[in-house]
Amino acid sequence: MTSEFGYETKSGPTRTLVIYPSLRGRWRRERDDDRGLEEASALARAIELDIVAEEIISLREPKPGLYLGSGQVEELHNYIEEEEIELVFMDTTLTPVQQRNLEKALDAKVIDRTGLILDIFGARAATREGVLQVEMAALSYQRSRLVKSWTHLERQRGGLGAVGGPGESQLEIDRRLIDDKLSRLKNDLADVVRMREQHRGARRKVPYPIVALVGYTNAGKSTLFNRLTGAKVYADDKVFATLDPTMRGIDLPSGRRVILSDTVGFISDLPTTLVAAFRATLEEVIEADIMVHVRDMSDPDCESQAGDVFAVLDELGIDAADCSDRMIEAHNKIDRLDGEDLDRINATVERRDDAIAISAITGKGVEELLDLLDRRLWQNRQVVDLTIPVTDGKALSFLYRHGEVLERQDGDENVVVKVGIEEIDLARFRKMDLAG
Ligand SMILES: Nc1nc2c(ncn2[C@@H]2O[C@H](COP(=O)(O)OP(=O)(O)OP(=O)(O)O)[C@@H](O)[C@H]2O)c(=O)[nH]1
Ligand SMILES: [Mg+2]
Repeated sequence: MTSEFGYETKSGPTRTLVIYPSLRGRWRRERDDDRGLEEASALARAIELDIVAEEIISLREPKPGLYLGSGQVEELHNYIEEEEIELVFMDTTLTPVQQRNLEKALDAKVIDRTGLILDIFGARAATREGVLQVEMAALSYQRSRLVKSWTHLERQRGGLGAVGGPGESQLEIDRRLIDDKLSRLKNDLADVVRMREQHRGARRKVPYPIVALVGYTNAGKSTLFNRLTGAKVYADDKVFATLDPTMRGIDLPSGRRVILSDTVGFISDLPTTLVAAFRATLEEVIEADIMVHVRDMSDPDCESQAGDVFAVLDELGIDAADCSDRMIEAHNKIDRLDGEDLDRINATVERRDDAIAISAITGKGVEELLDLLDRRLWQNRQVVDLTIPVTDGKALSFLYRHGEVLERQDGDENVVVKVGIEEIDLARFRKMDLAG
């Protein structure tokens, strides 16, 4: 098997060393080191790398050349030789120069956080859209790695005119090849997205509100999705178990129907290129009427994970402060908690009207969650006057189905109705109206 980044597995899974750099001062990361290392290993396990060892390496600041100190590199090199390590995963962002220097100095393939996440996504992508998105993200990443300091790429190839124009450097050729491929991918993706849009358009005509599950990877979104829909979406104790979005209709206790969507999990330092590539897929989230933020309350990193989720939402153009009216929190995995921890969570959700404590595994709290969705989605009934062309039977039937028609005057061209209708249905109606 050859991965996106070309490291090969000769016999069985790649022997891997996981390194979590622990930095000081302004470089310090939010997570404590042990948790950071744990997550790093979870990432490595997500593509079934064979983790031979995992290590926290302390340093004051990243060194421009090798990232690590020269003493540390030497020590690592010995270890790598002894243990026949094939791959070193450095859970940080390496510059192309650092990556190349480290590979030379350690005599092993080196991959950084973005590289590994791209690899995981590459291995997971199942739909054509997913595959294209990951390919695009990986290529953009590679393009950003093509820098001048890769002297072997800089050799002038001009003169003979075999490849590229006269004087065009290898670097320029590589860039151009990648750009060509990128624009081809972009077109392919646009085709796929257009097809999906048509499906989505069809879905919009069945005007049910969309409820999107969002949250950190491994928080339990798919498990909750399965519980609520009776579906059998792949859920696993693996980061990024879900890559492709899944949608299903469910009925809330009020009998009203919503569409629930399960999506890719978020993670800290999710590469921007990847967020951009997945933007189309995440459209369901961006346009959702309500987001349910699923949180793993049994994870000590829960708070910083929530921060990471908001950071990714922000990149998608969703402002946390703006969207509080369409966001509720499912404090998940409470079956794993007891004593003070459980008391604290119960007290929190008691105080807040936008949070429910649940266990997606045992089902505890799930009914309350559905009730809250009901309340949230249908709480703002308004009475409005609407003028509808008599020819627009679809609009009228929508109003009869979703609202309460209080008065009606039939004219030659228009019907004027006074309707009691929920704000959310009204918004939906107006959207439909615009769409024709
Ligand atoms: N104890 C316990 N485990 C849970 C609960 N909900 C989910 N899990 C477990 O947590 C792991 C991750 O669950 P998933 O549903 O795959 O998480 P996800 O948020 O969909 O993860 P990604 O798709 O990777 O983003 C699985 O092993 C689940 O069995 C819960 O309420 N209690
Ligand atoms: Mg999932």
